[in-house]
Amino acid sequence: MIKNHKKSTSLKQLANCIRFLAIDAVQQANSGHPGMPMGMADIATVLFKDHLKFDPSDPRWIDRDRLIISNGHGSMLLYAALYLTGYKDITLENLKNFRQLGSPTAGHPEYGEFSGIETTTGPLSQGLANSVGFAIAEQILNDKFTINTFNHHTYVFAGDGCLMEGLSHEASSLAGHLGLSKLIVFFDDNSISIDGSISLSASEDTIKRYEAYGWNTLSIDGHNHEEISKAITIAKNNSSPTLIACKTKIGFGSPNKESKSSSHGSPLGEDEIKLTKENLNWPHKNFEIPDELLQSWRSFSDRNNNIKKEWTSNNKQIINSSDFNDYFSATFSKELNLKIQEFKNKHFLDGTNCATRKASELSLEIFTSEIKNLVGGSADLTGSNNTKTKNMMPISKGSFKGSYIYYGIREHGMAGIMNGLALHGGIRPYGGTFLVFTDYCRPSIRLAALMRLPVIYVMTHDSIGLGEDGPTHQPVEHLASLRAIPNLTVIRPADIIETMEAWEYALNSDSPTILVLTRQNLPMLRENNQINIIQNGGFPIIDYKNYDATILATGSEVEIAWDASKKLSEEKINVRVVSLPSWEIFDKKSEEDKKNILGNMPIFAIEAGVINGWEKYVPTENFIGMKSFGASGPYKKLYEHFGITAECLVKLIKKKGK
Ligand SMILES: Cc1ncc(C[n+]2csc(CCOP(=O)(O)OP(=O)(O)O)c2C)c(N)n1
Ligand SMILES: [Mg+2]
Repeated sequence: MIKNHKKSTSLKQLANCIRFLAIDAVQQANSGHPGMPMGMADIATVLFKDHLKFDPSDPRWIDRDRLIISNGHGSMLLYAALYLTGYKDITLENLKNFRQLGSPTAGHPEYGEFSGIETTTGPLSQGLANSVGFAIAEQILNDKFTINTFNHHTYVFAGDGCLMEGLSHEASSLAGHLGLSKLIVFFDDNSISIDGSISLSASEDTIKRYEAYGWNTLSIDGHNHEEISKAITIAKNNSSPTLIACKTKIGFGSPNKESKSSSHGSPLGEDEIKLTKENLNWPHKNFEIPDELLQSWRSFSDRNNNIKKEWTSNNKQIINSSDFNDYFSATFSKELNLKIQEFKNKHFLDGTNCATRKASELSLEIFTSEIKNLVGGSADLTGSNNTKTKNMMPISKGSFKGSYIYYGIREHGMAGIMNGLALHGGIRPYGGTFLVFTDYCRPSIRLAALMRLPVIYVMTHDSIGLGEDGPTHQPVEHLASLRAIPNLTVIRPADIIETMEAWEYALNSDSPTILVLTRQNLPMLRENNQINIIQNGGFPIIDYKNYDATILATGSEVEIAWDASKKLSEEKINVRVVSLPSWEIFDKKSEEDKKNILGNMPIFAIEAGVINGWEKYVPTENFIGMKSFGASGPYKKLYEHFGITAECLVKLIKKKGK
């Protein structure tokens, strides 16, 4: 039985503004998800009206509360609320163009389209993981700058889908462990997803689950404004993160589609819209918001005027301080650049022979002591990824003065949380695991790339070179699959200097970078220290005026290419060796620069990975790499077994190159 909602209070009508903007936009686009906005409209209305700290005239105010719509299919709820509350960069016209090509009102919220969109969501649960990063960032900055500067909440809308995804476990478990008390999740407990009732596929007790994580939990009627407001007040005053399970009806108010999965992802249809309008006492035209209701929505943020004023006057000095600048807009200092140069000189002269994961740690020793906002971490492989430097202290529950996060064995969680840390501002995150487990991080890496977040991934044990752990741990297709992600820079350095350069590049980049690092030692092969190979993407480390062929190699295989070239030189065959640590950087160079480096003689390539992608530089038969999964054994034996050796390269070049 559908209840008659006609006895609407004005709060109900304020919520109906969201409902009907969503209904109309989805109907007009003939595509989209009306169910969630209709179901969560009451929660959004109470949150914006009485609780959310926000200022539409200054949407990026650093101490604003963050609102994250993890169930991003309900994007129209966010667009409607931003429009209604008066964010300047969103118009009614935008809502009318929902889901149209070129319109910022994309199917799912896209970071950067509107100033009020905190993160890109759509892949369920990513927003929830981001929110844990937001909440950690707030705590770290709060500890550094005092509560007067950073004191905001992170609110999340999450559906059944978000909480079913495995990622929600990883992120929520860590949030509970760290006691992120300013994290408040509204669980849209409507028991419906696309296939129908949640009972088709789940029967756990979500409240008990979150209690077990150490969260504060509340259960409310998600359509009862008083209960919603009370729950938020309780949540704000709790010392743990809070899950508010809000019993809602998907498609609320639609006589034939309420509480049914049919309202999830299709337009209601003209007839049903008519009935819904009658049912919710909404006599207005499509996209029409009565003045009185719009003015009411527009006044919601007035509540924050004094808070904002006070904050601004209290923080004038801080915001202009060099300390603050170090967190929010730091560039490399002269001293840092000097230290980097000294580092390169020293290791060049010493001829340092070390694993690039170790080289990364040695580089980080400098960066973590000079760059204040670096927050590192690892998914339980700190000692293997070499991500924690001597001066780094871990953060823990109640103590966020440190700069290192023990993420636990939660790779996906780590990657999603790092996105949140980066999105919050004031924090520069990096985190590590084995390269093979980028598969476990991939959905969040992809979103970092889509949003162009400057997250740095420290991915070690980058090939069969890791040896005895065997094929489960040996990446083979990973370089190719990561290089396939747009906006992501993959760097596989060949020595300690390239590793330092890779860090320099990553820390100066405004998009994500993956550092692909070895477990095994690599020698110093370069003959000079003048060229920044990473900045060039690739550069010859052996060259001849007249040469017979070029070998391209990355990371650990540069040594093999070098060996092959030396062997061939004994037979008077001159082979240029190009270290090509980053395709993405190299490919951005001018055609002429690229030609100069690749040369005009036959080109060969060697990499302990699959061929995919190398075809753009070399004919397929000129590539030496992996054609299968790896194997367990000492790494030198594996290189021989898979034919990734100087001898094989020499043979190939002699056969094909001359
Ligand atoms: C990772 C991921 N898997 C699948 C989807 C496709 N999808 C979008 S919404 C949805 C159902 C979500 O159910 P729920 O969170 O309960 O949303 P509601 O229907 O209640 O709005 C699915 C499977 C997705 N967006 N992300
Ligand atoms: Mg649901």
